[in-house]
Amino acid sequence: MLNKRIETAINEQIKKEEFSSRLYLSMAIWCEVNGFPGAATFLYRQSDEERMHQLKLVHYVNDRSGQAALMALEQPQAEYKSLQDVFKQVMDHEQYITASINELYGITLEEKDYTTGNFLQWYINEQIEEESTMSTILDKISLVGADKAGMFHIDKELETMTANAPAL
Ligand code: OFO
Repeated sequence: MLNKRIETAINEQIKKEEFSSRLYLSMAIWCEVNGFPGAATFLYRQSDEERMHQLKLVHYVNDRSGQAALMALEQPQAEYKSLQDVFKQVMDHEQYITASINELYGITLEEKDYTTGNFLQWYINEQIEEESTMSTILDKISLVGADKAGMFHIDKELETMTANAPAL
């Protein structure tokens, strides 16, 4: 049985994962209509992945005799300055999510809920991976700068990366 403090904290995280999914969907839409089909494919998948993160938490709360709760979400940003702007914001958002997962983990330690702490290890590892992927992409984008051919190449690479990614 989950204690109330943990249940509330996980429900907050459910909201953040759901928002992540919507944010990446919004970014995917922008990329698709602004000539970056590869980045769009990558971000559509990223959006699905966040939805999977959300569901995993929902099932965890319900399986531990709690009740997952959905909350109102803010509208995600729709317009971006450039592909670099998109990925800078992805990176900032992932860092924010990492901090949030760490905080949640800290609460499980305070409450001596080692089962939930153990469950959260998966998210801790996932954040390491996501931050590293996003920082690699961001480095490449920064490297090509305004070069159109370079940007085209990166977009193609994002398409290939997504095609080779494991099924969700
Ligand atoms: Fe849910 O991992 Fe990204 O945000």
